[in-house]
Amino acid sequence: MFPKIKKLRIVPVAGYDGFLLNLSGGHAPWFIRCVVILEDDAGHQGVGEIPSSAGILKGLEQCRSLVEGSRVNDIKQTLNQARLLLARNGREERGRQTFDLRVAVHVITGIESALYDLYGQAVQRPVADLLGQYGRQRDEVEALGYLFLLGDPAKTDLPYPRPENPSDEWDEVRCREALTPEAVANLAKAAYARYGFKDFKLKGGVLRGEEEADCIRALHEAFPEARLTLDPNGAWTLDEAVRVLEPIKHLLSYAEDPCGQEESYSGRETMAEFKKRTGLPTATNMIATDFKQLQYAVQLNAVDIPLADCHFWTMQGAVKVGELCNEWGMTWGSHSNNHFDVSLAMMTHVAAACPGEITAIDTHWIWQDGQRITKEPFRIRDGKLAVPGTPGLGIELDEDKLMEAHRLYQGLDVTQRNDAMAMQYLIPGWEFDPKKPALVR
Ligand code: GKR
Ligand code: MG
Repeated sequence: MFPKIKKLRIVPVAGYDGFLLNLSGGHAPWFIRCVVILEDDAGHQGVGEIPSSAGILKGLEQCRSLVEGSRVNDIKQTLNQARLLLARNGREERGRQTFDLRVAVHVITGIESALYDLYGQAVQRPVADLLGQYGRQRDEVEALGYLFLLGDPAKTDLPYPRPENPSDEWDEVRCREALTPEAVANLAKAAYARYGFKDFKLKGGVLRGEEEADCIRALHEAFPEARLTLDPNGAWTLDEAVRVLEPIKHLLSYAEDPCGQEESYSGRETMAEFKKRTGLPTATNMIATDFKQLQYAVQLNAVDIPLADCHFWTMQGAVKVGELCNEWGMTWGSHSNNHFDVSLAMMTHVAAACPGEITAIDTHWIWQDGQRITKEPFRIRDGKLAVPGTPGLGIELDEDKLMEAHRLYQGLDVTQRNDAMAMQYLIPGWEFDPKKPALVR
């Protein structure tokens, strides 16, 4: 008999973040997540990490009575019941922010991860071995160096982390303003020195498109062999996207969400047109965020690389996208948002279970490195994450660190991400506009 779930713990947490700029504004000095912990009657603990919001906390609470008392091997049945229950809350939209505002899919993933962690421990298998049709496909997962333009923390009175006792260049540059091609190249050099990345992604949607193209030129000069991409989160019109990227297309491996919804055209339509006009492959975490959207994106030939982040596709859902990509001649990748080390483990196992050639996964971990809620976070070496062979997710929560992160959350007066607040220090009265780069006002 498999163990039963005794208790569901829902622990909202916060960690420190830098002044990272994007179309939604500037990151606050903290990021907010929710840790889902399941304890079974055999004394094991299963964990999941997802974004947090009042809606997500409420959704998890709604699922409590059907999770507690279920058996560790009833994963599909438990998740099906949770899906039905959450569907009663009504239809949800991703929204036009750079991050996904849905509730149900995140709640399901939090519970799913914790259940697979427990099930893996019960059957003595790593989670990667249990996912999808094929299980583990690789022992190492490539990650990309996710670079951001950075605001100057000194222009705010907010508690952004300072480089006290920096252990290397990365610890210093990640805390300073970076708004020029040279500063972006320095970020890449420092990140390379610590993590060994072979791919870099620059978050755009901040400066004028042409200035961001210059940052790509600087990255290419610093790393002529690296795969590069730029992601303005659909901030540009189709014409702008073509104008900005055509001159640098030989430097890019793919373009991520270069354009999006515009006038009476959907983002899938403008992206398809962009591909036709430039010949550049495209990636997205905005216009193919569920299977129905993916189907339309494929019909229109709008996307080559769906960035199937397990946090909003579920872990099994993200691997299913990977399987389809493999069958259909597309390339699987994973998007990310700021996260702790539990998510790092979840993304690693998911990527390990996707068949075929996949692209280096996004991770914000380099901005959080040094903080942790597990005893031993996975490490990025030579641009890669090793997939553990230990049962479950292969991580152990550090209860003291978890509580520290929970206390930081409790001390905040917000319950979810809001990038407008910090941005208003740079531009008074700043408001989000999905079609205007953050510093172009
Ligand atoms: O962390 O500021 C950020 C990013 O802009 C994030 O919100 C996006 O969801 O990483 C993301 C992306 O690839 O679009
Ligand atoms: Mg993106």
